[in-house]
Amino acid sequence: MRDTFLNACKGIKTDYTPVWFMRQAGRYMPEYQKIRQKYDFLTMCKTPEIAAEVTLQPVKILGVDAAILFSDILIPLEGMGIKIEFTDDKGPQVYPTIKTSSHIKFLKEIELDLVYYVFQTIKILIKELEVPLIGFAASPFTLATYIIEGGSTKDFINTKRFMFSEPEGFHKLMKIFTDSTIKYLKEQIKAGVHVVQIFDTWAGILSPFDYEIFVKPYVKKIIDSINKVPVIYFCSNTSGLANNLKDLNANVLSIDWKIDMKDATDLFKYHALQGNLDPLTLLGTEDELFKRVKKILIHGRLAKAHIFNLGHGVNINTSVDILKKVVDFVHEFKTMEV
Ligand code: 1CP
Repeated sequence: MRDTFLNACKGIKTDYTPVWFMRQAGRYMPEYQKIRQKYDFLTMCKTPEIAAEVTLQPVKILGVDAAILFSDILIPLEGMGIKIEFTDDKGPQVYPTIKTSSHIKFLKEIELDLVYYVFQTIKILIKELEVPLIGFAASPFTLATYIIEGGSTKDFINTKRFMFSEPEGFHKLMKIFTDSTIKYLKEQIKAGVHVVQIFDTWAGILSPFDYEIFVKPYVKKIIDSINKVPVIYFCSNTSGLANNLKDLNANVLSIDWKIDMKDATDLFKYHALQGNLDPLTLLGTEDELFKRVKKILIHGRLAKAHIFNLGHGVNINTSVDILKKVVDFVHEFKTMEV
C-alpha cells in the first residue's frame, strides 16, 4: 500500500506532499453522475458494491493518495431510530426532529446492525485499494444541528435556542451522540479503515466560549478513545477557534482557508496539518489557482507534516481536469525550486 498519506497522518515528514480532497466523490464527476442517474444517493450509500465503486472513482481518476469511504455524516442516525432522506432541492431531511429535551426519548444509542452496509463497504474496499482508506463521522455538535433543525440551515436558530435554553438537555444529547460515534468509528476501524476523520463542519458558528462548553469535551472524548489509527479533526473557522483547538489530541488538524498556512504552522506545532485551499479557487484561472497552491505547499513544509487538501468540500462546478492538475502539481512540487 502507498503509505505516504498514512505517514503524514502520523506526523512523519514525507518525501512528497500527499493529497486528497474532501468530497472527492460526488456530482462534479461525470462517472459519479452516471451511477447517480440510476440510483438515489441513499441507495448508493446502502449498497456496498456501489458505495465501494464510487469511493474508488477519485482514486483511479485523480490519482489521490487516500480514499474516503462513500457515505454521509447522517447515515449513523439510521442506526439511532431517526429517518433520513436526501432531496434534490432541500438537501437532507431528518425526522423526527429533536427540538427540546422532551424529544430526546426519540433517540437511542446506535445499533450497529442497522448500518451494517457501512462496514461491508469498508471490507470490500480494503481488498481493492492501493491507498489508505479514511473512515469518518460527524462531531456530536455538527450531527445535532441536523437533528434539531430537521435538515440544513443557515442561521442555526433552533440549535442555539435549545442550547441556550436547556443546556442540560443539550449536554444529554451530546453524550448520546458521543457514545454512539465512538462505537460507530471503532466498528469502522475493526472493518479496516486506516485513518478516521471527524467532521465538525458547523462548530465554527459558535463563539470560542461556547465551543469549550458544548463541543470540545465531546470531541476530545472521541479523539482520546480512538487509539488504533490516526485521527484527523476538521473544524471550520480554524482561525477563530485556534486557541481552543491547540490542545486537542488529534494527529492531524484539517484547517480552512481563513487562516494562513504559515500562521497555522506557528500555532499548531504539534499537529500535522491538512488543507487549506479555498475550494472556489478551483473555479478561477489556473494562474490564480496555482499561485495559491504553491504558497500553501511552501508554507506546509514548516508543519510537522502536511497533507494537501481543500478547506472544505469540492464544489459541484469544479472541473475534473483541474483537480487532476492540482494532484500532479502537488506530487511534483518536491523537485521544484522555491
Ligand atoms: O445528490 C447527491 O449525489 C448527494 C450529494 C452528497 C454526497 C456525494 C451528499 C449529500 N453527501 C455526499 C457524500 C459525503 N458527505 C461524503 C463522502 C464522499 C467524499 O467525501 O468523497 C462525506 C465525507 C460527506 C460528509 C458530509 N455530509 C458533511 C461533512 C463535510 C462537509 O462537506 O462539510 C456534511 C455537512 C454532510 C451533509 C450533507 N450531505 C449531503 C448534503 C447535500 C449535505 C448538506 C450540507 C449542508 O447542510 O449544507
